[in-house]
Amino acid sequence: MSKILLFNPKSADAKHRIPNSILSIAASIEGKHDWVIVDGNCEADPLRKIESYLDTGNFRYLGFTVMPGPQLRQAIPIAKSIKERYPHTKMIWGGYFPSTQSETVLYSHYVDFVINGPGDHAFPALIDALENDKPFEFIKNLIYQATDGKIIKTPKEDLMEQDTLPPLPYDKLNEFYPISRLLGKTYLGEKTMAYHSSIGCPFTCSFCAVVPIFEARWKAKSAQAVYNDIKYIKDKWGATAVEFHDNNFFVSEKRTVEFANLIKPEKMSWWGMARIDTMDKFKDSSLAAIRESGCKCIFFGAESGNDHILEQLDKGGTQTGEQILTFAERLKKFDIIPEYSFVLGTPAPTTEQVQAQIDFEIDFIKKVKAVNPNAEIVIYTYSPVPTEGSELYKQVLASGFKYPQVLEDWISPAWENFDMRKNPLTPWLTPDMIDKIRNFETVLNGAYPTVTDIRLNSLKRRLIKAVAGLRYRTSIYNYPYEIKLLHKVWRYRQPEIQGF
Ligand code: B12
Ligand code: SF4
Repeated sequence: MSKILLFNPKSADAKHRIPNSILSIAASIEGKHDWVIVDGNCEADPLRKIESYLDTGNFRYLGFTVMPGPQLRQAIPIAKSIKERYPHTKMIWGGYFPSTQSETVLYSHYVDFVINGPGDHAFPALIDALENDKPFEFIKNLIYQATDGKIIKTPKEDLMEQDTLPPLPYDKLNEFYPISRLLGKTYLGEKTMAYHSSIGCPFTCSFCAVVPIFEARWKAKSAQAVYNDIKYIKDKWGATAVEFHDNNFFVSEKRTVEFANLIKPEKMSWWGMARIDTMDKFKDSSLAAIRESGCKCIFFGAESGNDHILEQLDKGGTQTGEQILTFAERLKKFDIIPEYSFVLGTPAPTTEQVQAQIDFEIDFIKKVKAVNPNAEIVIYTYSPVPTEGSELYKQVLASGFKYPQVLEDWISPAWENFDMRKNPLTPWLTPDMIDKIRNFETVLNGAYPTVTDIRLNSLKRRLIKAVAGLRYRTSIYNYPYEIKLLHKVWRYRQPEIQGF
């Protein structure tokens, strides 16, 4: 029986995490196939490491997990080089990037299969079919190129009941990479673990990559199952805090409160991502229970203070600019820091309107800071994702925007910036507009440095606040070189890029 190599390309320079995406694929084959894991975050030369396994002649299957951005920097050249040197291997990619850019990935000819969305069933089924020379065409969540060159997408599978999934093989991961080294120091705690407790999201925001993959579906592990896993890592490797990586952890008030009650005695801090309109419906007693259980800060996709844009973004119909402000104020009472992310630079019929929208958002962000100065602000520049059927995506295509058609182009500097949602190459944004967004962000990060940068001591905070404060108050954002210099010297970390 051939062995399987699972690869997690490097995603961040520091603070390496438990690689949940590739680990869940390992779980799907645990006990059925021999597997090894290579984590690009923990290897100085991952290609050599992979080759050392392949040179044994025992490996035929390679599974790569790939999200847009820096992971592509290792995934693309390594996949290409392996396929040239070991042409008999089968290369299978999964994760958000290949699921949304499957044609470009498969046309590279060094990736054989893409798993479209969850791989918990599809991956073992594909290995079984390939290993036993059986047809794979009936496996759900699969994308491949047929012999006539056509790209075939098989139907999507219903989401699995998450409590029925096999347990993550933490002990085996620990043999490859000590788990204690994957529990990083963050502002939440000395040893922060990453955990993923639910998949998908019930909403259909038109800018979000979760939508084309999960199509408004969401399934979660029970509070008890989540607690059991966390308790295991805490007892065995000393985790003190949890970062929930779910797209939308707080969908169910009942599950959230159950989890809060279970985790409270463990005295761990925790963090997760939520929607404002969902959580604004939570009872006061629930918000209090969440905070008392150790949740200090929650990330919310606020997106925009402009109700018209919220509609364009299909934010679900119930979130308004007014609610964003009142909710920021409400959370103050519970001592929960709202971490609001905004998406600036959405399309509009004229250049003046695009500019006016950006100016409106900048003023709105300042209003949020005025009602709750502790609110953390994250600014993204709108980068289109192919959400077929959404009005916003139709508008994007009509503007002439196109993704790279050749896989290697994704690692050109311009497209890397696109991935990081910093400079999106969209035709309706002028360089001046992008400068304005970035300069405002620099001034804002100077006037209100993020609490997540634990290296920034109080002296540095006071200094940068004094330097940036005047610009912030007078709305003069141009050429903020003095703040940029301090950010550079102190290596200010942006949570949206390096993790929260
Ligand atoms: C953790 C995380 C990170 C970490 C690093 C992750 C790591 N691997 O070490 C950090 C913080 C560094 C990060 C950064 C970024 N991220 Co990120 N990240 C996530 C997050 C929150 C969790 C990923 C995870 O562990 N999921 C848990 C597993 C179980 O789920 P999964 O990955 O979907 O895996 C399933 C399937 O996809 C599939 N699958 C996945 N891999 C594989 C591999 C094989 C072989 C197979 C068969 C199947 C398969 O099967 C799995 C089980 O069913 C996701 C959102 C999310 N909830 O998934 C965003 C997400 C993937 N990130 C995203 C983005 C855009 C980024 C950035 C590029 C940009 C940004 N500014 O946010 C940055 C920079 C990237 C970088 N530095 O590499 C987007 C991708 C959107 C898109 N357009 O495609 C997501 C979806 C967030 C979002 N909702 O926008 N990220
Ligand atoms: S609520 Fe968040 S995760 Fe869900 S579709 Fe909207 S942006 Fe995506």
